[in-house]
Amino acid sequence: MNSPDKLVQFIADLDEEQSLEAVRQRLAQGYDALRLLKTCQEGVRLVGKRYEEGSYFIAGLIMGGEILRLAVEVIKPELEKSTSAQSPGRIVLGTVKGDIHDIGKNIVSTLLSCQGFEVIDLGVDVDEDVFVRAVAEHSPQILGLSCLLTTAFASMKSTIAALEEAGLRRNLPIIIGGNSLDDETCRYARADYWTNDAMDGVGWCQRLFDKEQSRVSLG
Ligand code: B12
Repeated sequence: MNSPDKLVQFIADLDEEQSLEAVRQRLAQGYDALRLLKTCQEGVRLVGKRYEEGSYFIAGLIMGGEILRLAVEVIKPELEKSTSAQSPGRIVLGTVKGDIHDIGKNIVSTLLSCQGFEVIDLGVDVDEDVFVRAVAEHSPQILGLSCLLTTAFASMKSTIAALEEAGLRRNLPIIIGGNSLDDETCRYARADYWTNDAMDGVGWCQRLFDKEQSRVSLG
């Protein structure tokens, strides 16, 4: 049997076959799907670290991303088993301009859908005007921006500024997500909440929506 550390190692070493086999084995053994996702995320974090240290090149990042994408495909049906029937609300989601990372965003999208949210996913490298048009068209209860690159932080800020300018920011809670975010980035971008954990983000959306619902029903 593989220990959780082995799976992290397989991913960090870019061993696709062993990584996916370990994921399948663990699911068959009844491992919690969310915990398994986090383990995979830890592996890909090490890929990023090795890239940063110069022992991997861009091909390593591509391979790491691909292994994670395939692992998510294997885990997804398990996550979807807990799908909730009701539709608590609508969320517009996208990766901001200049950034094409989408694995984390796609995980969030899957988890939100599993909780019954209607997700309008605008994809990657999304221009601020596209966010503005989508918010105007769909009137979501929440907007989610994904951003992994520090060089794209400015895009989060300008997207939120464009929404303010269009008069669409009021009553629109905005959550930003990505591995390199912190309180300071959240303040800089003028977002309401930040996270680097998909489940934490989903929890925030649910709490927010519950509050909104009780406010509406109280009149
Ligand atoms: C895979 C990968 C790639 C793949 C992306 C494939 C894809 N389809 O996404 C490819 C090869 C394309 C790539 C390209 C580049 N990458 Co890259 N990449 C990574 C890597 C290894 C993993 C990212 C990932 O998928 N993580 C796993 C997911 C699950 O985690 P996550 O994205 O953080 O998402 C979780 C949470 O943050 C949260 N979340 C995310 N979004 C949202 C949104 C909302 C609303 C909510 C609620 C939550 C939420 O939920 C997720 C699940 O918990 C990271 C390393 C790292 N440590 O992150 C580098 C990394 C992000 N990349 C990096 C760089 C530099 C690049 C390039 C510039 C390299 C280059 N020279 O070309 C390009 C940029 C291209 C561009 N314009 O975007 C740097 C960024 C440094 C920085 N701070 O700016 C990193 C950190 C690597 C490093 N250590 O140097 N990359």
